[in-house]
Amino acid sequence: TTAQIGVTGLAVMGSNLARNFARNGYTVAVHNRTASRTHALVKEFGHEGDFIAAESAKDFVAALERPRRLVVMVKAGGPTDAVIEEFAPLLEPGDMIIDGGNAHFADTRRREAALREQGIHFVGAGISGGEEGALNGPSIMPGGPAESYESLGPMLEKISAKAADGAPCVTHVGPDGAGHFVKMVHNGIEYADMQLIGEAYQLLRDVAGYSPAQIAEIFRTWNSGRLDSYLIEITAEVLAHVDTATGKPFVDVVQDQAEQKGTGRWTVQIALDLGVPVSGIAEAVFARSLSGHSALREASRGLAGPKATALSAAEAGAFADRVEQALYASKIVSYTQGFHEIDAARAEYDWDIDLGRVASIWRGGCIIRAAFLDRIRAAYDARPDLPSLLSDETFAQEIAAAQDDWREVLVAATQQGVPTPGFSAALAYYDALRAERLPAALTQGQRDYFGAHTYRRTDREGSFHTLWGGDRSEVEA
Ligand code: NBP
Repeated sequence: TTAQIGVTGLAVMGSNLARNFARNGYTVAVHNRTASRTHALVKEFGHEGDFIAAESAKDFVAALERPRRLVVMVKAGGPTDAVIEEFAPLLEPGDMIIDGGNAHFADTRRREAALREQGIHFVGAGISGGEEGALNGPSIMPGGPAESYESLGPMLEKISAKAADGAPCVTHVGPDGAGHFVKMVHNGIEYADMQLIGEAYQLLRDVAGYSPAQIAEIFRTWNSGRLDSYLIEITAEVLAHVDTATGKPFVDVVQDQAEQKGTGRWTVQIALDLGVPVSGIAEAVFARSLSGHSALREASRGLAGPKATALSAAEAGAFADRVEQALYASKIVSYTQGFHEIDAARAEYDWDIDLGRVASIWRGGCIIRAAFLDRIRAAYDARPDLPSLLSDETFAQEIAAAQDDWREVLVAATQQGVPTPGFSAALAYYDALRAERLPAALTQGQRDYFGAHTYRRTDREGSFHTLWGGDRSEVEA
C-alpha cells in the first residue's frame, strides 16, 4: 500500500495532524527524526486509521503515492531547513513539501524559490488551533503554487475545521509566503484580542470592583452577544477557575508576566517595514514585554498614582456595559489594522489575496474564531475594494453607537490609573483617521526648518522649501 500523505515531525502538532488525516480515511506515512516517537504514535493510535511507520527518510518517501505530499511539522527555523535538505534530494518534480510550522514568511519565500528550481512545490501553510485544532480541525492557511492546491486542497478541506455554515476553514491564500504571512497576522490579531480582553478584565476588577467569578459571569453574558468568540469563552473559564491548593481565584496565583513566541512581534516588525499603522497589535506586544520587566516594575511600584474611588453597585453595572462597547469598538479597530497589513503585503508582493476569504477561514478552528468574522466577510463581500473595515457602513454605525461609552471608559481608566494601551491606541487610531487635519503639517514644517526636507502645499502642486534662516520666503524645491 502507498500513503496519500506523509507527516514528518511527530511532536504534539504533527502527531495530531497525522491522526486527523488518518481519522478522515487517508493512509498516512509517519516519520520523525527520533524513531521512537513514530513507533509510539502508531502503537497508541494505530487503531484510529491506516498508518505506515517509516524509520528512514528513504522509506518514508518510498511509502508515498506520487505526486508525493509530505507535511513537515518540525520546530520552525533551522530544523525546517534541515528537514528540507534531507528530503528534497529524494523527491521528484511535481512532489509537494507542505510546511505546517510557524515559519517566517520571508523564509517561506526563500524556500519556495529554491525548491521551484527543482520542480518541487513548496506549500507554506499556516495552521492555527493549537493541538486540539490539529486533531479535530484547524484553520489552515496554505500558500505556494496554486496548482498544488488542486490535489492538496480537497484533503485539507476534509481535515480542516468547518464554519457554522459548513464551509471548510481553508483556502489557497496566495503564492509563496502568502499563507504564512496571513497566519502571522492572525497571531498578531490574536495578541491584540487577548490584550483588549485583559484590559476589559482589569477595568471590571479595579474600576467596577467585581471579583474574578463575577467577571467570568459578565464574559459569559458577552459571549452570547456580538462578542461571541473562542477567546471570550475561555476567558470566562479561566476567570471562574479556583486554585485547588490555595482556594484563591486561579488568576490571582499566576505570575503576571506574559510570554510570547514571536509571531506577534513579527507582525509589528513587518508592519513597520510596510509602513502600516498596527498600533493596537504593537501595544499588545509591548504590554507583554512590559509585564516581563519585573525588576523595572518593582522599582516603579512607589510612583504616584491617582486616588482611586470605588463605583457603587448600580454604577458598576452601567460601567460593565460601557466596557463591552469599548471592547467591541477596539476590536473592530485591531481587525481593521490587521487586514490593512495583509492588504499592504498583497500590493508589496503582488499576492492575489481575497480578504473576505481570509476572514471566512478564520471563522472556525483557529484561536481568533468568532461570530464577528462573518461580519468582516460580509463587509468584503459587499465591497471587495473596501479601503478599510472602518469604511464599512455597519462597522461605522456600530462604532458611532459605541464611541461615547468608549471615551467614557477611557476617562475612567485615566482617572483611576488603570493602564489601557490597547483601548487607547484603538481610539487614537480612530480619531486620527477621521480627523480633518493632523499635526503632520506641523511636523513637515519642522522637518523643513531643521533639515530642508521640503513640504507639499494644500493649494498647489510641487515641493517647496521656506528659507527659514533668511527672509522666510518660499522657493520651489
Ligand atoms: P516543536 O516545535 O516542539 O518541534 C519538535 C519536532 O521538531 C520534533 O518532531 C523534533 O524531532 C523535530 N526536530 C527538531 Br526540534 N529539530 C529537528 C531537526 N534538525 N531535524 C528533524 N526534526 C527536528 O513541535 P510542535 O509544538 O508540535 O510544533 C510543530 C510546529 O507547529 C512548529 O513550527 C510550531 O511553531 C507550529 N505550531 C505549533 C502550535 C502549537 O500549539 N504547539 C500551533 C500552531 C503551529 P525529535 O522528536 O527527533 O526531537
